[in-house]
Amino acid sequence: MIKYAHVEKWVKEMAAMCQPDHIHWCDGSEAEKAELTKQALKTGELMELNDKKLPGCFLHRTALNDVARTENLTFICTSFQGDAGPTNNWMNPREAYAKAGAIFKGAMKGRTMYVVPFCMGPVGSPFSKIGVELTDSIYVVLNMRIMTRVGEEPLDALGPNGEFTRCLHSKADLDINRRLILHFPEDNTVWSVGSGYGGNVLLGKKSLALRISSVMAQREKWMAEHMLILGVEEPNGHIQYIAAAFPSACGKTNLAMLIPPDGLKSKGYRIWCVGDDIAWMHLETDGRLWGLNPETGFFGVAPGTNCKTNPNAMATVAHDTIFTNVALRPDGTVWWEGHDDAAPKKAIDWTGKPWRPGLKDSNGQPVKAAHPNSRFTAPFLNCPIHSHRHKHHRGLPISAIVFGGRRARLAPLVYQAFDWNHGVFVGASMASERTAAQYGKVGEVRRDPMAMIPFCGYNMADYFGHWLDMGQRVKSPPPIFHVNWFRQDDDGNYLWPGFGENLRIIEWILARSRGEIGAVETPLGLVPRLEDLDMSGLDVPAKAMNELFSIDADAWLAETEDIAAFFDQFGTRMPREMHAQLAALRKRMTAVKEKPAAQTRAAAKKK
Ligand code: GTP
Ligand code: SPV
Ligand code: MN
Repeated sequence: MIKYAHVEKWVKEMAAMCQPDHIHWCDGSEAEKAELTKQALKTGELMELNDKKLPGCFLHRTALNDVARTENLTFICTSFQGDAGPTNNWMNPREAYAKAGAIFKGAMKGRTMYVVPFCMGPVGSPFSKIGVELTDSIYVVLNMRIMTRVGEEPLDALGPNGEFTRCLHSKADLDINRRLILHFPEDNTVWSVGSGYGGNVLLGKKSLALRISSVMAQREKWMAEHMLILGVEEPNGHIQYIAAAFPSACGKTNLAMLIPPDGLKSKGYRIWCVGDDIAWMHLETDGRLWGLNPETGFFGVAPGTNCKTNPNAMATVAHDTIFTNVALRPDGTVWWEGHDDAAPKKAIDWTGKPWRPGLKDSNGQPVKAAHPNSRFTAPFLNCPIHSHRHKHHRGLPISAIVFGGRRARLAPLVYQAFDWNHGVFVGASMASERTAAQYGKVGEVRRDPMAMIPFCGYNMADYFGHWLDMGQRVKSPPPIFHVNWFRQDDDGNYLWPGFGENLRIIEWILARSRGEIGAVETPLGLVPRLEDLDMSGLDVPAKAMNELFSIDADAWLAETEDIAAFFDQFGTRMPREMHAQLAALRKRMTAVKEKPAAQTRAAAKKK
């Protein structure tokens, strides 16, 4: 293996601090995978599964206190606090290195330090980024091999002076009081210590591809986003691509692997999955935005995944998959809440304890067999509808950008922003109910602009400014939409069936992006004329459809107060355009309140 001096020098420095017994440079070979797997089985980091039913699959259990991203322990470490902004935890770099350094000191004693060279994006693409992760976790190495391009190829591509992201990780003692996930965008460095959970430790993903890359993207005029990319092919072979940002555990993987519902099957669409979590978008010479998925795998949510909701995901995880924190059945297969199979009569839960249906904890609460944020790590190529164009060096042209979140009330099923700047406001004012993907109160509505609140590596006021600026630079910016698959009735039932049926909304979005159909203007944005939605084979009661598209002006005016408070945190750094957009929304909502007739769809003017 080529060991470039500048990489080796850094590895030696980090090893001097962490004091591993051995250092192993990963070449990415199959033989290496077999050897590492063997060792992980010996230490208990991985558990065997039924090799006939789940070939090449393994189970991993994290520590009980280490099951989701810890946003309160995640920091952006810049010289000036203002560069991290009010929505990020900030630490002075000198203090951060010292604090984490004390935990890293000797943390790898008795362990091996694995040197994992990796590339985010196709090796050789002008947009790809090379990183090297040092870790004492075999689980991390095996996951990185699925999620990124690992080994000699990225190291060769780096060259003797190549710039790379320095990623250091140690499980240390997994003590939550000694856990830190630190980002140093000024040094192109990430230090993560005290955790073994995916998003905290697979440093190519949220740390490099979003937090560090978002800073580079602002500087270099491109976009690093928490977005899926999905292709919709018509029978004539024409494919349009959509990029969509939903907060963690709000449906990106599901939309990215969508299967057309029965009622639309006759239209002959083919759906292509390009990515389910991260999109890097650049300006192309045709004046459009093109997006690529820098990852090579899925780190997806297990609960709720079944052959009805997401058959492609079930096929994807049928082999060569690492399951984390799911339940183990007596036959050596895995199970989770919302699986196709009924709950097993007995199983081992995600904590390693015996489990049976109906089990209650000491507070009388039902005990879950799988953790709500249990996940699968599966290779991209396992997905039956993976796009062959995933490896294109310049990505794929994006026809529409979609924002979305979980809102039991308020946000309609779909609306289109009036123009790019309004779309940036729609993204910036997004909010969603918190899920189990991060620590915090599940269900609480929190503002999550562009689904990037946990992942933007710099001041979000500057980030909104960057979005506005990109709209000026792109000759034909894609139209921007907002969707909400999660609206509920008063009894808490979802009003929209979701999953594959979401293609009906995607169809409308694409027709709008081609300029083929009209829309109804509301104070919020442009909504479909009901006759433009193809509802063949789907029976959603008229009352539910009305509710799905209803806009409550009073509730929206209350929402604008919350948006204003959120915007105000950024002070004068906030682009004025964002305040102007908010004022315009207030004015439109106030106007419909004063003239209620204008609120009805029939009275709304067609555009
Ligand atoms: P991260 O990997 O955390 O970034 O999440 P993600 O956005 O990829 O979320 P994912 O697609 O895994 O969805 C998470 C949860 O939302 C699962 O429990 C799904 O069953 C549920 N879900 C996804 N799409 C829909 C939908 O259209 N309707 C409803 N009701 N639930 C959905
Ligand atoms: C998310 O939480 O948005 C994820 C999972 O995609 S993790 O990689 O853990 O961040
Ligand atoms: Mn994510």
